[in-house]
Amino acid sequence: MQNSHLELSADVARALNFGSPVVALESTVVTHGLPRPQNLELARDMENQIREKNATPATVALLDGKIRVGLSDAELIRLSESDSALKVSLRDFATALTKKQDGGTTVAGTMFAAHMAGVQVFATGGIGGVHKESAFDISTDMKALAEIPLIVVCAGAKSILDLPATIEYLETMGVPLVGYRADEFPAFYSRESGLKVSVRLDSAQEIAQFAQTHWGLGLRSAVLVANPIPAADAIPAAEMQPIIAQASAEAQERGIHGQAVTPYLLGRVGELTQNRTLQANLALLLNNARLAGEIAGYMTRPRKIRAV
Ligand code: PSU
Ligand code: MN
Repeated sequence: MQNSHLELSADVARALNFGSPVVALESTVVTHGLPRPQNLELARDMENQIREKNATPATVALLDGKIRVGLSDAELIRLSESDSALKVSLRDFATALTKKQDGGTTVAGTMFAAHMAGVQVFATGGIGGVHKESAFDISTDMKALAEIPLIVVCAGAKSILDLPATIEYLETMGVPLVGYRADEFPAFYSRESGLKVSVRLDSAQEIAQFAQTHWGLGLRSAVLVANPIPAADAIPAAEMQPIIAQASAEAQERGIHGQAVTPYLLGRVGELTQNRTLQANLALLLNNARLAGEIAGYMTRPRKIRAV
């Protein structure tokens, strides 16, 4: 799809033209999700994990009034150091474009841009969902997962969210929940949540075929792949639960709401665990990049014939 606001890097355009594997990456994790300097290191490391799987990384962001798919290292640096980048979800694209403000794209924002560019696979850390603090704080990620046909590899939704409500919502919207070598939907820092996925699949190839079957039927939702955090980096749910309860209570007391809730909770949970959650977050992000790279290798893509 062509759009005057969209700009693909030469690498990404070439890979898409040849039908080679491409994996989209979000950038809210760089601008709002992780502290410096880990945010830049992580962005580079995720790209490298994808290259090691012989796929092309396509980090999505807003820069200089364009929706960019595929960034240079200098652009990753710029994004990671920005103090003014917007958090760009679906409602914020026109704002960033109109005001020429730089922005990190959320899961929803990244899905939108990646799909527009023709990318089919996307790796992130955790999806947004239904918040505990307010019944009406439902992430736009839910809407995007319902409407945009992409494979989204995540480590579940963070237990800062209302997980049962998040899963119900995805079921209502017809989004398949694939557990990669897992029967339970993982809870980001933890491998367990007590909640079931809708289907378990044990290989990247099966996941690629599953998505093609889903879309081949004419269904248009995302396929959400839940890839549990590696056991060595996991923090048991029972340990996380009181910490999350405390951070949530503080967010409410301080009147934090809207887009600021997720970054606040992430930061506070990190402080309360002496950054053990940060280590876990980095490990699961890299793990997801690897799986997404493998899945992308099994997607059959029509070769486009257009000038790069
Ligand atoms: N989960 C994380 N780190 C993050 C986010 C989620 O572990 O940085 C970001 C993602 O970009 C996700 C967004 O799409 O938060 C959800 O924000 P909100 O709830 O405001 O939609
Ligand atoms: Mn929200």
